Amino acid sequence: MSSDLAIRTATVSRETSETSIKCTLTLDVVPGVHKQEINVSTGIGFLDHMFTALAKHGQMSLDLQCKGDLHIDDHHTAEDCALALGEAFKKALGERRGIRRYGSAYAPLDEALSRAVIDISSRPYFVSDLPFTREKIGDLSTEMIHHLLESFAFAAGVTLHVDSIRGKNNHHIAESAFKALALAIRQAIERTGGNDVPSTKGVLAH
Ligand SMILES: [Mn+2]
Repeated sequence: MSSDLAIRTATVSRETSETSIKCTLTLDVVPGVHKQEINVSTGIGFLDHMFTALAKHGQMSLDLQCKGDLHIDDHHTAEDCALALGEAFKKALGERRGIRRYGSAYAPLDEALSRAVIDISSRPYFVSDLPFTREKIGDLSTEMIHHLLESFAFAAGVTLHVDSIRGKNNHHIAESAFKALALAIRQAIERTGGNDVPSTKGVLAH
């Protein structure tokens, strides 16, 4: 990417009776123009770890701060952070001009291998096959991993498939899934150098 292109960035604030969130996402890390910075604090350690991995390997900057109702459980915090991240992603992409649109990637982590396929389509859809065998990883319920990825996909307006190809350790399965997603996103949002909307419909931002 040439450095004369505008850095794609967006900030989203999200306030409900359940969570209070501020999320700034920057899609482009450009040497000498925008240095990668990641600061994630959701109150759920493993969720911080996953969002940090997503930003790191997606070559994005992310500042995500959440104060949620963790005295109830992890549900609202995990879901709403993913919604805020998805909204910021959508806002930062804008009209979706001049991007590759499709991205697919595999990422291993020791014995675990995951695949993510994304279409920045404005057709929100989410499918996953992540066969966790534990109830929780740290303080994050494993059922929330499907739910939060789905929330991200719908808020971002993307079609997303995230599947575990194999894996035994639940931490490894989750982390390889987020890393695969990061790599797929990086590919899909890459600028082509053109200015066209990559759709036969001529429009992608709905
Ligand atoms: Mn929910």
